[in-house]
Order: sequence, then C-alpha cells, then structure tokens
Amino acid sequence: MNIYLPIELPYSYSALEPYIDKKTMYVHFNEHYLGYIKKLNSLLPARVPIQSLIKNIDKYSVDIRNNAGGYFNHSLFWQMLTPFNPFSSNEPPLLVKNIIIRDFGSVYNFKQQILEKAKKRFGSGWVWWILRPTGDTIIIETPYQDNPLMKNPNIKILLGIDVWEHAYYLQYQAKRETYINNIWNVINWNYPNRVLLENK
Ligand code: MN3
Repeated sequence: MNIYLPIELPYSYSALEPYIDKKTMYVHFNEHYLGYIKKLNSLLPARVPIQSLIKNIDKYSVDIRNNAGGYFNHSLFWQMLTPFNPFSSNEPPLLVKNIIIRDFGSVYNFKQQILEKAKKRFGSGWVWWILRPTGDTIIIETPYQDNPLMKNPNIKILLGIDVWEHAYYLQYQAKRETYINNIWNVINWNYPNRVLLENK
C-alpha cells in the first residue's frame, strides 16, 4: 500500500497536562494530524519518502506542500514533547545547554528569542531551532506548515513549536505567549540532544 502513516503518540493525550490539555491533544492529533495524512494520501499518487518529499517540495502543488508539511511537522512535534513530570524542572541536558549558551548567551535568552519569534509569526506557523551546516544554531519561523528543510535541505531540526491556534486555542484562547512560556515544562530535550550528538 502506498500510504503515509501516522506515528504513534509516544504518551497519552493527558500526559502533558496541565500545560497542554487532553482535549487539545486529542483534537490536534486525531483531527488535524490525521487530517493532513488523509489528505496527503489522497493527493499523492505514488509514495515518495516523506523526507525527500519535504526536501523537494517546490516540485509539488500547494495542497501537497501544506499536507506533507502538516504530516512531517507534527510527526516531529509529538516526539519533541514529553509527559509533564512535577518532580523535574525539565532543564536541558549539558550538551544542549552548552550549545544554547554558546549561541544565545543563556537558556533564558534562548527561550525569549523563541517567544519573540512566536509572537512575531502573524497567523499560523511554526518556530524552529535549527542546526546549520556551519555548525551554529539559530531560531527561525515558518508560515503555515512549511518546514525549514523545504528551503534548506542541509540543516538539522533541533526543536519545532507549533504556533497554529489549533495547538493552544481551546486551553489558552488568544494567549499564545502563555502557551509558549508553559510549553518548556513538557519539551523533550532528549530530541535536540540526540540530533546534536549525531552531528558532533
Ligand atoms: Mn498543529
């Protein structure tokens, strides 16, 4: 079967509470994420590995771009979150922390820069922390379901934060800033840690 498949959510819908509530996660996964996948499967006649599809997206229609991006971005995003642990302050591991301090001065500045990009993104999109081929890391934002790999296939994704209203509106309404400040409690630092280790 030539179809794109969802990843399994690596935790329960309620695991990110109180920072991302169960209903938001349920709707986000089942309606938005599965919706992109269903649409992508109906649009693309033959299976192209999702990574190559993303890296060559300019050859495809806007519809394929949006739904392939929606599929790819969320498949990453679910893995970049981790169940809330009330006994942990969820600090980045040493390697991640050192890179953040090298490139942003402090973890506080890093989070502020992510927040500023998230606030600046008018309408729907994503904020990303990426590793460039030059070895340094930067924060960028993309519109809609675009992914940084669409423009530069040589970067590595360290983190991505969904700033579409559907990611937070049920719980936070228009308070995107509160959503971003709270998400640090459930960010899976092992994700960028693994990417940084692989690209040392
Ligand atoms: Mn989303």
